[in-house]
Amino acid sequence: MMKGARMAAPSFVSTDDIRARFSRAMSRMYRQEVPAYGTLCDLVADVNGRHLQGKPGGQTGSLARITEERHGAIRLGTARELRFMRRLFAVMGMHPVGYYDLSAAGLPVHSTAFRPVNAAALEKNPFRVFTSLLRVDLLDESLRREVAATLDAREIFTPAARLLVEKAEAAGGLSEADASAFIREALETFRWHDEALVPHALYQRLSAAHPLIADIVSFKGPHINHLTPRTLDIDTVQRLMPEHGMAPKETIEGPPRRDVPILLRQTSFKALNEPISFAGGSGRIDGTHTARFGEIEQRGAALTPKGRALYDALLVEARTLSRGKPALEAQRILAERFSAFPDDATAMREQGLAYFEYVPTGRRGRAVREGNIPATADALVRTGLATARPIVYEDFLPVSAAGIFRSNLGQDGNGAFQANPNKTAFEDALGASVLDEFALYAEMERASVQHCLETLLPPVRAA
Ligand code: OOG
Ligand code: NI
Repeated sequence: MMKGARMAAPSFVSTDDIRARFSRAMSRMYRQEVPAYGTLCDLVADVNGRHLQGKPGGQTGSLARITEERHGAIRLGTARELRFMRRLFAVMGMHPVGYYDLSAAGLPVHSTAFRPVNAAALEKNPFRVFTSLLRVDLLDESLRREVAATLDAREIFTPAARLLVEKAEAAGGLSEADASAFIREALETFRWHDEALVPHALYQRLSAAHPLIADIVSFKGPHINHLTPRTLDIDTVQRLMPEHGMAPKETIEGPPRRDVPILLRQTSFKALNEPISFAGGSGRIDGTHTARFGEIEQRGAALTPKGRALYDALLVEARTLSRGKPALEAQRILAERFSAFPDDATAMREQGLAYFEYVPTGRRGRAVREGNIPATADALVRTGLATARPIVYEDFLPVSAAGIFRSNLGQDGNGAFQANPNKTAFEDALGASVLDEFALYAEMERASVQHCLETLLPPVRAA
């Protein structure tokens, strides 16, 4: 009897593998669509390689992870699109973390980041997608009606992608053949389309309200608008971009250069002017659209709420002081303000400013042999039983994100959309709550301490 065969658990491709393969497929597609992205990836790989020469690893995560690492961004139009996007990303082990209010920067969107959430999945492949939703509530009545009519009629997922998401949810995973089909079908949603869904006149009205609205509403799908490789030395890449034919934005977003990097520093090259054709026109190219660009990021330590509050306060001070000043002067002010943020891993740990991963040194020491295991993470380090290294920040920064949006839309924010966060509405649209980034880092830290303590416990003797 074929009992074994009937009972055998179906063999599913892991969500980590699907994510890694999807991220690679997306990168291949974007290299073809935006060749400058490929140039940027090559430059980053080169700078990272040189940066790592003669340096011990550990501080920044493994090199294998960094080379594969990237994030992307999309902008969605409706709750229906966002809700299904959540289910699609879940098939790849990516879940919504954090709420970002971009209305504070005058942009009519709010956002979350879909990303893997536990240490093992992050190490496997940390692919993230910054995902924004249009705030139709911030548009005026007549535009809102036109936007709704266009968006309600569009379907951004292929029928096969929809079926495969449902299949993965019902069965608890995807077979090899289904996973390959899923990656192929899911990718279609992120592809660039040069035929607009809307006629020229509507495109212009949308653009006049805000270029971001035109980008979200006018096309068949939420084209990936940038992909971002991770660099270990953002200042060098920024400096080398012009000689590789890319025009970087003037300043790097985020904290200044430091010995111990914190959070996230980002810069981008300006968006392309791409030919498009409008609905109801001749079918030939009769316009241009500016949306897609390239970005690089350098990641540092994840900060605790205390560290983050200090970061936010110093950033506000620096921005206030440097308003209207040239870029170089603004950089100097930023560095000067941030001298108040300890640039030393031990000080950051002792003052509770950042999250740390504790790693056993393998030593046991006399106290342990006598059965006295230190009770706190700090004591583990002081007694030489563990070393501490900063946990990498996996999320985004709203002020920086606004700077990236702005530099690529060629327009500032609009006062009409000002400071109007609505996390509840976002979560209603998403059909789920967003996870709390601080809780995730705190749990990673706690688990690492627990692991250290377990390695120090006396071995259980066999009876
Ligand atoms: C997203 C901009 C935000 C980042 O890295 O902060 C972002 C967008 O332009 O859609 O990707
Ligand atoms: Ni980005």
